[in-house]
Amino acid sequence: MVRSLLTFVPKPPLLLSNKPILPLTALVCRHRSTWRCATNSPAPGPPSTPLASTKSASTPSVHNHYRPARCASISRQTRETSVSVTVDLDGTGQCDVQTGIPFLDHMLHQLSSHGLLDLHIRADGDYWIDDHHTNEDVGITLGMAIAKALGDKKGIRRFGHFVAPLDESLIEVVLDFSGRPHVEYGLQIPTEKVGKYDTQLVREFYMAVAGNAQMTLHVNQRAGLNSHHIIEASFKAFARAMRMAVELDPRRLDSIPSSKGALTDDVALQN
Ligand SMILES: [Mn+2]
Repeated sequence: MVRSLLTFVPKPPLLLSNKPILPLTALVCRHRSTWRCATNSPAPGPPSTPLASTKSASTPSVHNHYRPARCASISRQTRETSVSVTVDLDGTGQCDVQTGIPFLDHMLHQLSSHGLLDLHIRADGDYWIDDHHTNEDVGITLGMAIAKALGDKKGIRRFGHFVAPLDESLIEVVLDFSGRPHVEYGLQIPTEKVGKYDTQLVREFYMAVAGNAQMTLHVNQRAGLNSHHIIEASFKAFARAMRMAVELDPRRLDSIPSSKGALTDDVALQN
């Protein structure tokens, strides 16, 4: 079911409200001084100073190894929503998100802060129905941006896991940028709503991100009583697990971490 997300065909945009939807270029320009994505500038190459030349070529490091910035921007419009996402996987936790869903914004701040992802998100949607479409489409677009920023996934650690507490809640997240979208969702949230947020939308969000980032994702609840705590702990664990998985492994900077040599959809899904 998740894989069907990958066959999404964009529909023509519909004017959702009187609020103008700024093109993404306009949005990121406001952050030109701090957002590496906005300038499309590659990460600096290895320094040519004598200090660098004294380092043995047999000891690669993520610091002296040239690679382009791992940033991506995606804009996605349908008849239901309009979403723009810019993500920098090597960020510092800068977060500027306005989805129109306050609780989702709160969770995206957890993802950015604890995952050290820089996130810029703007969304508008058919909130007069409910938050379902916008919540899901933010997840879809974020997943697409993560996949684009990862590229062929060369050099990443690929797997990530974390167990995050929040008071009585204890949530485990294990993930793999396998190229094979799959979600096992084990949260048991005791209330239908947290504030105005429908707690069924948590699963929808994780399904959307994992499906489009081509990620295997397990979210397990070891303990928890309070709905807000359970959800927030899951996002903190998701953030730290993602940070672990996308970080570069200095022992294999030049190889794709797969015995079959590929972690993108075309090849990975065949096996
Ligand atoms: Mn909170």
